[in-house]
Amino acid sequence: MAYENVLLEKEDRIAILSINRPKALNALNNDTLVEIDKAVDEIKADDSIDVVIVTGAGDKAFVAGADIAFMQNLTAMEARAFGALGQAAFRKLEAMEKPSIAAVNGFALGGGCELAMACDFRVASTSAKFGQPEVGLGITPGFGGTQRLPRLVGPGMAKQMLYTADIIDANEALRIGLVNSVVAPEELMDFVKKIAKRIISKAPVAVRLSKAAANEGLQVDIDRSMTIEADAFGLCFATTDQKEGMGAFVEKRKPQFTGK
Ligand code: DAK
Repeated sequence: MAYENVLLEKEDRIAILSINRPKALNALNNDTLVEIDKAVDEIKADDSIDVVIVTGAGDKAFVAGADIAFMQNLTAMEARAFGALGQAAFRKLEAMEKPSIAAVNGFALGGGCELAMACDFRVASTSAKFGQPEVGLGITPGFGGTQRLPRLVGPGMAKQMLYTADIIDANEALRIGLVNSVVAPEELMDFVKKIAKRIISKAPVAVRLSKAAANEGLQVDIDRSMTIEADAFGLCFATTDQKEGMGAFVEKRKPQFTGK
């Protein structure tokens, strides 16, 4: 489908979803959230895609937040609907079977930090900045920030960021575990594509079951989570790729995975 506020490119089994409103630093208005939701549906349904990279168009911002001009005069019910729209789109991205990587190329504030956190992991350029500035605008985060940030960086650091609205740089984000790596801006996309290609070279069903087990396991107690893991492990033995992966190891050759 045609998009106006996002770009969806596909190459070598990788989808690159770029939020594309550079004049507003890729701020998220209603239409942009609807398009993110639709793009995730498209990626989910496309058998030619194994991994999605989420980034921001232009060289200044990943996403500078929810669109403040759009939100300014919302009624309480409109704001609630706007929050629910963003939550649903980000949850769809987080819960889909295919892995997602945020390539954070600049400001990732408010809804932008929340979008990055809905991805499986984050790589930042040295120019990236992270924060949840909402309390400085008289609101709380509304697209999952109060929930995903504590899970990612621990409650103490998350609460400091949520209460102060401080903006942190890429190295601090690395230190607290919000991002996995920091690279030069001109190297960011190649670096992230190389990670995506390493994921794609592995058995797709096993990768997807690993994601599902990690995600679901984080929501339940340790005993239930071990059952989830055991089920995923067992299911792999119904795949051709398990036979290929183990056969290739024993025969000392490279495996040829088919995703079956
Ligand atoms: N919304 C709308 N426009 C934005 C924007 C944003 N978040 N961020 C930047 N822009 C626009 C600016 O207005 C400016 O537009 P023009 O004036 O050129 O028309 C253009 O992008 C360039 O921005 P600046 O001129 O300000 O650029 P600077 O380099 O000077 O500053 C900045 C960059 C990122 C530090 C600054 O733009 C800034 O502070 N932006 C706002 C960052 C922010 O506060 N983000 C968090 C937004 S709040 C909820 C649902 C959702 C949310 C919460 C609740 N519920 C329904 C419960 C989410 C909330 C948020 O994300």
